Amino acid sequence: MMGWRNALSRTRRAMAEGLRALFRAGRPDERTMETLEETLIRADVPPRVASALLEEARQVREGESFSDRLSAAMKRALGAPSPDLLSAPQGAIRVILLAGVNGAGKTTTAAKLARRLLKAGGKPLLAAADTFRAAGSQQLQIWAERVPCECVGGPMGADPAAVAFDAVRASVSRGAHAVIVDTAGRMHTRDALMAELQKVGRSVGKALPGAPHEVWLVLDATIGANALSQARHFHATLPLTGLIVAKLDGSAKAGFVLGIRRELNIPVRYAGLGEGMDDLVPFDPDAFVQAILGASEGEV
Ligand SMILES: Nc1nc2c(ncn2[C@@H]2O[C@H](COP(=O)(O)OP(=O)(O)OP(=O)(O)O)[C@@H](O)[C@H]2O)c(=O)[nH]1
Ligand SMILES: [Mg+2]
Repeated sequence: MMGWRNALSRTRRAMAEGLRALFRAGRPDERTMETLEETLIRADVPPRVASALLEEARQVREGESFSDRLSAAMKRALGAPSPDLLSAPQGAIRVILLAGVNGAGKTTTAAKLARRLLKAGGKPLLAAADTFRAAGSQQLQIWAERVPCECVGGPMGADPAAVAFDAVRASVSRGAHAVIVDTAGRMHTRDALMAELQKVGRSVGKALPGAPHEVWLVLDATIGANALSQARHFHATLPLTGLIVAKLDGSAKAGFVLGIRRELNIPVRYAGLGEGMDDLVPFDPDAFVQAILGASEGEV
């Protein structure tokens, strides 16, 4: 599996100019600071967050380097890592709803989450509530065979809320530990589609009181800062309990992740570092910052 360092090589390269200046300067002058700020913004760190990070890093104490301060400020901005809810089967069934725009990585992520729980000794069940396209459900079914785990779906055009309801009921009778509900891609600006997502949320709550226990938004890391505005819309529709940053491996704009906590205060739970079933890891702020800043001489 790809590690953090490889996954973030494109973002690190996008920051190369500013980092080179940073590593040259012991205590950066105004010009270096400007280069750095531009560099962070180019990697899609939101401008407000970029200047706050640099401001924090400016408070260098005796014996500390500027780059150490910057890396500490970045780690603080990302917050504490959130617990990996799939690292062991829990006592009660967890219903996890995945949402996101078209092509974000929801279906792949659903399979990856099921795989994590299976490997931890749990019994996952996949719910194919993307009934919008025939392929939507088939794709998840194929993943389910590979995980392997059960998959409950419905015919194309079926009510996704009804499919999700059936899947949650099935998970109770079959003794699953978690149901991961894959939903159709939807534009965050389309009210009817967002209302449909709310209905899926209500429906799983009827099938099992307290559900959904988690609502995770899957974000495509390659789109950078636009992901934050998507997240705001989805959060207003159905309160999110976490974010999953998919395709971190292909992104040169992973800097937006540094703005998530300050702008939205929603934890990043997992990161997708590749297309394979095992390419999903709990989000690790230390590894993330290290992979971006920890440039070796030749590479930068
Ligand atoms: N490199 C890389 N590719 C990924 C990752 N996650 C998903 N993909 C790819 O992104 C593409 C879209 O993934 P899907 O899982 O089908 O996305 P989706 O959100 O379900 O798409 P719709 O159902 O059409 O809205 C596929 O080609 C995946 O292989 C990742 O972490 N890294
Ligand atoms: Mg899909």
